Amino acid sequence: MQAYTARAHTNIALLKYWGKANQTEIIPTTTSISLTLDEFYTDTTVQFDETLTEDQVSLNGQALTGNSGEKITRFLDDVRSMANISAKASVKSTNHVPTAAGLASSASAFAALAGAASSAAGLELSKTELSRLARRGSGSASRSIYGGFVEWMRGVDDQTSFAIPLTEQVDWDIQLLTVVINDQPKKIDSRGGMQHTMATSPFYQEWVDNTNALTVPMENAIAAHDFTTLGQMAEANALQMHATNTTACPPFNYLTDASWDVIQLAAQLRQTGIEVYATMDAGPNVKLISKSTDTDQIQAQLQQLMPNITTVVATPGPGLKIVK
Ligand code: 2P0
Repeated sequence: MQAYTARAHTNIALLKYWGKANQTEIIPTTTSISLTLDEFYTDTTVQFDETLTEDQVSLNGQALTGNSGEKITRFLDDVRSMANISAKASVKSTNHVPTAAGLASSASAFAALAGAASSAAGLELSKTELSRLARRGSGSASRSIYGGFVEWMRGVDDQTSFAIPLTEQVDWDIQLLTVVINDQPKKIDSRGGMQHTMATSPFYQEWVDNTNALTVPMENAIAAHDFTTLGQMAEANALQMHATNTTACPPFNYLTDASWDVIQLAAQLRQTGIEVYATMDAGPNVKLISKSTDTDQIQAQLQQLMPNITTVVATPGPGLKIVK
């Protein structure tokens, strides 16, 4: 059978996904909205091969075993059953993420795998079907099927939970400037973190209701190119998501003192007329939603606060492509 290669870019949520209404099918509690990024992507090649006795998976040239390997085999089982084939597969994946950016993401990984594996299995899936398939690998991957601004409609089951494009070609000035914070706290993976928070934070349902109430306002802000409203809503939504973690029992926190220094710097910059808003995911790095025209000033202020800090600027990027 023929080998296929797919490229998918990672995405950062402006309205977050943080919890599952259904763990097995990965149906989220919130509708989330994201921006796909140009600079970070995964290339994945898949070939089904009757002579293999088990799936062979490598990431950046290293064999992938244990939990991550099993997740991919389960995903390939899903593809095999859809295509009605039994052959094992060779999967070779390369992450293109600037060293130390700390943005390696299951979103680009499972979106690229959905594209390459379904093509290699002879399936011709629509983008909606690809989004549903990618979702079953990792929730945020459902959004990386599309470029630009994307909405993952939470739905109620496998058929109804998938992403749609809002604006695939982003023709206005918006970027994410990632501030790489190295003092990593104890790692808690997002799957376990969101489950624990959902089960134990008394504020969890409040966060869900608030997030879902922001879907239409966020769609409107994107359609109107309203940077200020978009930034304000995204920052509040991220901070409220992190507040559910610090109010879980026992509590946990992805943010460090350095993360908070950057969040405060964003507030100070806004007071001087530079529009910057912060968003954070399952780690200490802060992504500054900003305009390219302000990059130099933001970098200068950051360097004053944290000499030698690493930053990576990412602009809106494209959706999933089969490259071979
Ligand atoms: C998001 N995150 O919306 C949120 C915000 C992290 C914080 O999606 O369990 O790796 O594989 O569905 O997609 C990270 O969670 O979790 C994530 P699973 P996933 O981007």
